[in-house]
Amino acid sequence: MNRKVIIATENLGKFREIKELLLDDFDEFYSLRDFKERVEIVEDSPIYIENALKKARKVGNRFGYNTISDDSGLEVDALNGRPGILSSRYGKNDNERIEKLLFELKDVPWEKRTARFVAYVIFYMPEKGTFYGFYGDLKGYICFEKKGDRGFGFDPVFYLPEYDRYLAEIELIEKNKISHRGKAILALKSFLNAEFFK
Ligand code: ITT
Repeated sequence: MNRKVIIATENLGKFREIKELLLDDFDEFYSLRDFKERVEIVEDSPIYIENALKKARKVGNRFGYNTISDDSGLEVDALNGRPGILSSRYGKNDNERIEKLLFELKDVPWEKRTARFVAYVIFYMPEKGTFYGFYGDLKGYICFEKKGDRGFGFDPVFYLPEYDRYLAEIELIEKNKISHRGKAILALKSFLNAEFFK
């Protein structure tokens, strides 16, 4: 099997996390930032896995390598699941998205600040035209203020009660053991080792 893989993302936080989990499984990793040619992907489905499949198919077919994609989001109970699938479009950058979230939740008490990250991952093999899907989630609370400087996105306001830590206080390797993305990619890793890398 070709041991090159594209991680079909512009998001370097995602790229680092996925690559770290699959270091033993692939020899070369590319993100969309490694290609001069831009691939236009319109994430217009209200269904995460459909967007993930769209990203993986488009990129895999264009460049010809096996491709992994991730469509993920933060679902906040007090906001009826928002920002959810629209998480990356909730603001212009991580800071703006966090400030907007804290503002929307300013009157919500601690016990009602429950939330979950979800990740839907696709592994697409352009030579065969086949694809496989994986899922992971992570439950926690949205805090009242930011803490920590690791990770990306909403990590500085996401609190994990079992660890008494904010996600942005945890090292990448530790985050990968418990996170939504980590769970989905570990399921992909087991699948690859059982089916292809025997
Ligand atoms: P690509 O589509 O290029 O992969 P993106 O950031 O636009 O990058 P998504 O459409 O899947 O990706 O949006 C996911 C958003 O959800 C992301 O931008 C963060 O705001 C948030 N998010 C997902 N996983 C996260 C994590 O592990 N930590 C913090 N925020 C996360």
